[in-house]
Amino acid sequence: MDDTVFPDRFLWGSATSAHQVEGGNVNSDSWLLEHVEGSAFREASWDAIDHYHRFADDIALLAALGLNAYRFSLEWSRIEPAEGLFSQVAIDHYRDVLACCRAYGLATVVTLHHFTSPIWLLAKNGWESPETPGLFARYVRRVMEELGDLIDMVCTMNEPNLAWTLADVGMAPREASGRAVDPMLCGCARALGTVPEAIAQFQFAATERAFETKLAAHRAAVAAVREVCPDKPVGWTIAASDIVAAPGGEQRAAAAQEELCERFYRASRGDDFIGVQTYSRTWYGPDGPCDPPEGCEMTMQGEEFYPLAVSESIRRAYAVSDCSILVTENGIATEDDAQRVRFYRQAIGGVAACIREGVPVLGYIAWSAFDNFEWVFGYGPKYGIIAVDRATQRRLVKPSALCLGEIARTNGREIVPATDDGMQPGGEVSK
Ligand code: IFM
Repeated sequence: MDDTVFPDRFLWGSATSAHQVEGGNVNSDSWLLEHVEGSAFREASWDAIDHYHRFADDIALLAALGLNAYRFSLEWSRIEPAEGLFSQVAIDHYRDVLACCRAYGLATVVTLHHFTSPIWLLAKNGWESPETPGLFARYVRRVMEELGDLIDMVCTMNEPNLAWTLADVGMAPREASGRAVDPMLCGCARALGTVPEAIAQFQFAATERAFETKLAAHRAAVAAVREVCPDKPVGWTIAASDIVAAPGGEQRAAAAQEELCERFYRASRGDDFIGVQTYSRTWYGPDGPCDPPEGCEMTMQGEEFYPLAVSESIRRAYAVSDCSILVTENGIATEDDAQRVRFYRQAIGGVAACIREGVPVLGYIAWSAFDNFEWVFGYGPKYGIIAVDRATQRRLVKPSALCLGEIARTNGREIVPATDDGMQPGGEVSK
């Protein structure tokens, strides 16, 4: 096919988040969780991939591939390391990062909160405190005043809904009282001189109060962004699971779809876009998440290899929210980069099909630019299109990075939209 279905100025990018790549993020609550007695983290983040010091070379590399956008996050705990104390040095650092993106022609998609919060916020009841929306909005306002001129799109927060996905697999208690039996949260409470019930960390707080707090914080942040920089598109990014029912699991799947995704999509109405982040589809039986059908191709994170999950999520998020869609994360954990190339080609074929159906998709951002710190799983899972030897911090471009760069340079001209019948030939780059 000659013509591309992708609109002009479609964003083709890759993403990181501060804590996963910067290194030395000592004022963040994740750093604390990584080091407390009882920690669930397989290893600590330590130097990560030293993106904090190497950002200029990293950004140059991403631009050289042919990508035109970079999504990254600002670290609240660096910018406001103590309550009310803003670090001009940290703000200036992020100004340099943004200016570097501009110099290389990369659009900047900036996440203001990607899982980590300052330790001082966690010590005062974190994402269940009625004070948090106001404190978050104060930080957002300051950032937009200082950096807004260099930011192209704003994501207020990343995956506010993840905690409920974790709750479904027993990794996050649904009631604050459940924290009293979680060794890591108990260790954290001891370190902070408080009770485990009060440890409402962003990723692990799956209570109704946490839902309300995140929602209020998002709304307050959107208002702050619009007041300071009225022309900047703003939204949040959702872990958009493609939930499917195994036999007998229809009711449970519908309930999960509502709790994990749809109430967040509804809450996005009125935003400028919604960030869709999908990796696979999740099967639900009568008792909750269950294994995919036997014989499925799997990823190294134990998920089904199912690239068209992203297009399913796009359709659903759009239908419920009526917002433009930005794919802010999509990718696969694998040591086999040929599998990743296959994944991207098919997934992007699915995105093309959505655009052809009339869904306003603004861009496609792959997760991740680099192999990095995958939270409790440490450095094991490989999501990157660029590998990193952490002993030398040398970067190594994988074929998947070249493939995405080529797709970006040609604005997806050779991408074949996936077909409606569930087949996945779409996305193969025709030779
Ligand atoms: O690494 C994470 C990212 O921080 C949030 N979305 C999912 C990714 C892969 O698990």
